[in-house]
Amino acid sequence: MKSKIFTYFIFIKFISLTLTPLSYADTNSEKSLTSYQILKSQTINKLKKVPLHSDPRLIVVGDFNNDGIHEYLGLSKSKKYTNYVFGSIRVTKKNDLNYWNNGVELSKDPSWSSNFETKTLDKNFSINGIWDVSIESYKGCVHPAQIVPSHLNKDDFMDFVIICHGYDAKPFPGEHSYVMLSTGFNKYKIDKLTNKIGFYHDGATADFNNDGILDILLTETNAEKLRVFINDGNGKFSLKNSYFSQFDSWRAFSTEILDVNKDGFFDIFIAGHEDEKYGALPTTILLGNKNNKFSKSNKITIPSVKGFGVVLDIIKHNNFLFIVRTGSKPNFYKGTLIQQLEINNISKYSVIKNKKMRWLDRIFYLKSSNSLPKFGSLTEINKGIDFIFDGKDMKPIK
Ligand SMILES: [Ca+2]
Ligand SMILES: [Ca+2]
Ligand SMILES: [Ca+2]
Ligand SMILES: [Ca+2]
Repeated sequence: MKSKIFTYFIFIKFISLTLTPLSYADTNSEKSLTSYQILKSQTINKLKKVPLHSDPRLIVVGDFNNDGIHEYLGLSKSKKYTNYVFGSIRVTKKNDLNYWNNGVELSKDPSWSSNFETKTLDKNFSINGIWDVSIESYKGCVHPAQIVPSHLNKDDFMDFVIICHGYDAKPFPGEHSYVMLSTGFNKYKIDKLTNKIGFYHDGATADFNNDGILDILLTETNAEKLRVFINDGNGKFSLKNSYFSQFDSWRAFSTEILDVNKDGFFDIFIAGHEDEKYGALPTTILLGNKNNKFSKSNKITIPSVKGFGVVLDIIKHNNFLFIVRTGSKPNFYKGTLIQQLEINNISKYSVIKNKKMRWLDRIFYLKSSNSLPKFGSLTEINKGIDFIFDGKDMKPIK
């Protein structure tokens, strides 16, 4: 009798184990890598002498089609849009509402949409040719904010989330964000991800509903919401509001999803402008749990850094976090500061900064010539603040 009960117990245990969805910690095969794991947890070569048409925020590199050669995927904004909205005209037309409203109408023309740059890279990570790729039904995104690589459908080719905030001037009308899903070797199809236009500024992937398929998180900055789109794995995405309290608001520009406190549940880094009069957001890590429900009552707040309150990115190494910041008022978007914190002692931090450089868009874990880990930018334009980490301190590379 005893052994029968025992067998029964084993059987029940077996059933419950097989029915338990894979946790974030268990899903470590190549195809279930999250966007953070793809972009930040493996070392990457810095691009050499690349003529930049795409914004450094809008470049991703990897062997996306599994042919052993690295590809470069970038998005560049159209000349028409750039000339209309940026440069000195931003100052001279500052109070001309008609000008800006007229721009919203003009931006609906397909000639204002951004363009893909698809290249191949040689062994030295210099561009050596065109990545011949067919992209079906690209419905112009005027101002893309980020490209996020992840496996979102069931084949072995990389897919991408294209996050767009749209026309970047008053009245900030917003636009759709998209998914670019592989349909075969070097073939992609682009579809709308979002069901309404918004000022979507960043995104990341993780498995929110624990079904083993990566889902998508977007920051919708002006609506002050975090949006989760559940992925059915066959190209359908549905907005689900249950992962965050709908009473909470976050004016987040930047996000990453990673397991900061190593409990096996993913956490959400959200950041924006720390010291603005309206809509200031302390840099926050929302801590996860087994249901991936997030709330303001379970979080880590990163200490702010005066004068560098615009927070752009994060990377983690062992027990250390490195937070990428640029200038806030009165030196908006001037220079870069990296803030180093130890996860178990978050109130203390150290910094390195370079006031002269263009701000660092995204921080990567770079290939290093010695055994010490190296972090910094993917492109030369941001080379001013790459650093080696000796296990205790950041050592800037001159
Ligand atoms: Ca390739
Ligand atoms: Ca795919
Ligand atoms: Ca999922
Ligand atoms: Ca965690």
